[in-house]
Amino acid sequence: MTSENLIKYTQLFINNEFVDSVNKKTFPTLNPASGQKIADVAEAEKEDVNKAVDAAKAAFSRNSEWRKLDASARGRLINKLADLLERDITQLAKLETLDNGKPVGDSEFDIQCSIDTLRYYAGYSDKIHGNTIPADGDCISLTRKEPVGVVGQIIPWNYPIMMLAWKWGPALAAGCTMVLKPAEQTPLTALAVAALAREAGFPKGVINVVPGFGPTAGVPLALHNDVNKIAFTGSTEVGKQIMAYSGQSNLKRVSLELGGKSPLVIFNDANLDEAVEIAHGAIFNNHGQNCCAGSRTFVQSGIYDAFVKKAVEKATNRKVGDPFGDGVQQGPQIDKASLDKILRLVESGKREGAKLETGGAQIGNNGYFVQPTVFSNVTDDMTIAKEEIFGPVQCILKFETLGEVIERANNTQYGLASGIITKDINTALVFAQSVQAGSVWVNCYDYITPQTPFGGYKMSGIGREMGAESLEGYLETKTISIKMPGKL
Ligand code: TXE
Repeated sequence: MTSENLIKYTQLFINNEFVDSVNKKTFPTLNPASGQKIADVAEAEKEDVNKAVDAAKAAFSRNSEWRKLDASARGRLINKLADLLERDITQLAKLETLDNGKPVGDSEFDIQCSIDTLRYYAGYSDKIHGNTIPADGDCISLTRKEPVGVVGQIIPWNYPIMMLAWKWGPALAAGCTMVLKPAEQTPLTALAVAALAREAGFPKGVINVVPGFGPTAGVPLALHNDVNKIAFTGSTEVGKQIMAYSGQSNLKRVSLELGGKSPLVIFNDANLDEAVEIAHGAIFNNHGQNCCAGSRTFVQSGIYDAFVKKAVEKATNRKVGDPFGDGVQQGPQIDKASLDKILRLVESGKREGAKLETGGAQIGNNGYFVQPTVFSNVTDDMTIAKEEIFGPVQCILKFETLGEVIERANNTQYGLASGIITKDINTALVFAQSVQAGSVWVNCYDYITPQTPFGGYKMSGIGREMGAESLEGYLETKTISIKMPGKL
């Protein structure tokens, strides 16, 4: 399969048409497995973003085709898009792997999760409704749940199709229209899915996709006065700016899903092999490029040495290589900047006194591959225990008591996820109630489903995605009070 056959769309998607950018600019998207260019993609800047927002605004206007559509018909369109993703899953997975570098089986898994997410929200479309309220006085009051309007969506490169589905599912079910800016590293699958949305029959302007860079495409979208909400997933640093852009423009609603430094806590009574397996997946899945990665592995002192030994064995056996290769578990990191950041943080770990058990270096110099890396003897004050590495680097810390580990787990600016492995229900429940994190996984990790809300405490974000809670972020509540002749 050559990349020419996989890549059909490289232009901006505005008003159900693929178009060049206004000033004909393009940017290269690279294959992270080789560092070579895959394709040149149209680059959106302010004027293009304005065109896309105008299209989304027109699609949302009163009496538009989209606004007049029955809610159940919206649900059928979303389901149709899910059907088309299912039809094309093999090709889409290859395209995702080409642009992102994750193993092709992982890409298929992500797309299946995206299909499930779209179907979950499709079912919600005609079940979004308000209340009648026994208000004081001579009025009958009722509430209507209305779509917030034009939504700007800015997503990262680590789960390109999945992040798109997390944003599109609830926004479409709520009846919003949208402009999506995919990450500059991975623009290709968003354009392919946009073509499927057109094929599904979404009216023009409901869905628009504008590949481009943060400062030149993301900023004008986040500052736009006709955008009613921004849904952002990315770094905490940019998340803070998104809040500021809202304040500097029209106070658009903001939901943020940001970074993390999530603790996974393993007690002496855990089944050692199971614990090693869960902890390995928690950090190494998706090459560590996961906002909720279990990036601080706390292990109780009684099993610490045995755990480290087995964790090192597992990491050493991890199969790294061509993401299209058989049985490959880990492909390249996303780009040179990410590779450099990981290697810099590994150096800081060594310098600050952590014990490098295995890995720690780039593999070859073709593409951005990193050895699966394990550090033991990590302490809370080290940079690798505080900063998001976003790479395949397991940091193993030692603890003695439940009270101590709760305090240490919470001693971070982040609060996205957490995990605990123990056979003691009391220990699990005390931890689950005390940890400051949006998700707590007991005897498992990364258990994320369309039905369950996901999001962060503290500087890991604002709002929740997935589940019914995500919908709230795409809705306004309108109260209508109607004067009645008298009370019945
Ligand atoms: O993120 P950015 P980057 C973390 C992770 C990673 C680090 C940097 O630690 O190493 O962030 O990654 C757009 N206004 N996460 O640089 O810059 C950008 O074009 C508007 C965690 O990739 O936040 C892209 O579409 N938009 C995370 C998106 O924001 C802007 C996933 C994310 O890019 C912008 C990714 C601006 N000023 C990284 N600047 C997670 N939560 O999963 C950039 N963008």
